[in-house]
Amino acid sequence: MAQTFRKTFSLPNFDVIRWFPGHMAKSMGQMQSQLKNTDCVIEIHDARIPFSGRNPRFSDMIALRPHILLLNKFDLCNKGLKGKVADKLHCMGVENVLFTNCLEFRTKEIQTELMPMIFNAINSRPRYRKSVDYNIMVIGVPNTGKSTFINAFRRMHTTRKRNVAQTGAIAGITRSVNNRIKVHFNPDMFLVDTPGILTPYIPNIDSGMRLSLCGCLPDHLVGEHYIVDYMLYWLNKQKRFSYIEKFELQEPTDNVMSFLSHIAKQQSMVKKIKDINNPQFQHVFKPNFEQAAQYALKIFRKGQLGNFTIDSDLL
Ligand SMILES: Nc1nc2c(ncn2[C@@H]2O[C@H](COP(=O)(O)OP(=O)(O)OP(=O)(O)O)[C@@H](O)[C@H]2O)c(=O)[nH]1
Ligand SMILES: [Mg+2]
Repeated sequence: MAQTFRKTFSLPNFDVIRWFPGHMAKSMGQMQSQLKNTDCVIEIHDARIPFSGRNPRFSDMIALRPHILLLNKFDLCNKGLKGKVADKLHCMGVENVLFTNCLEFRTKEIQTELMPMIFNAINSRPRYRKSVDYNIMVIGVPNTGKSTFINAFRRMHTTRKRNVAQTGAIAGITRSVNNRIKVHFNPDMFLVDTPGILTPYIPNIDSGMRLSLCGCLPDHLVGEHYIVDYMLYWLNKQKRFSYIEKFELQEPTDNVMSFLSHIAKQQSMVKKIKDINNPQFQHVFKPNFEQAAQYALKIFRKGQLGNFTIDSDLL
């Protein structure tokens, strides 16, 4: 393993990690205009990247209303760093932080800790809305589990078990600001689901690639092999070599194409293409790098290489 790895990561084109489609700009405006009817803002971010990729454009909303940061997908991050992450966020001025796993059927954070946190946050400031019910807006970047959280909260606090907010494993499932959903009776509480919104200007490559690695941008826009390349770069830099055993490699590698070609061979991922160099255009079989990259990302995102806090170097 006496191998040297890259010290920095580069991309041929920084623009690939920029995603700001029309529905994001439109929804941002709708969310800002709904703020007057909002008692509290719950921001959901991925616990694997607690410091990277939070949208700075939310800062107005967060400053104007009581704010809670839910670091979701806690099941996938390094749980041992929970205290340090929370301390650093407190130092950065984020007062209310909760770690959640919305896929668990019952989780004590959502079941018992969140409601008091919401009311503490609301009661710590003057409340201008005099209504007896409470409106809470759920915001965040794409694919962090906003809609899953709304379904889980409703399931845990009402007798209604059916999912009402549409969820999915790819970024950009919720496309518009939705009608409020009743999630609690007495006091009556409503959650508003919103689309994931990214900043139009990703500040640096690491931040953008970490968002991509966590699935907050569509893979095909960034390019699956760039994301796997970043995955390899990060794993090697952190000396996390579990991928060697998982993918049955001989040694660590810093070369994404040889890594993908190994996976394609191992998993028999081939594609049939016409050989333009052949006069009869006969078909030839080539390794399917795209499929291999999707497979590698799936393994990483399921936590099968380990539970990582990708931002651990920022602590
Ligand atoms: N491992 C894990 N997966 C989760 C958790 N919460 C949500 N997910 C998964 O994350 C994916 C995205 O969930 P959504 O609820 O659709 O995310 P969203 O933030 O509403 O996404 P957009 O609507 O695209 O902005 C889904 O595949 C969920 O099953 C969690 O706590 N742990
Ligand atoms: Mg959603």
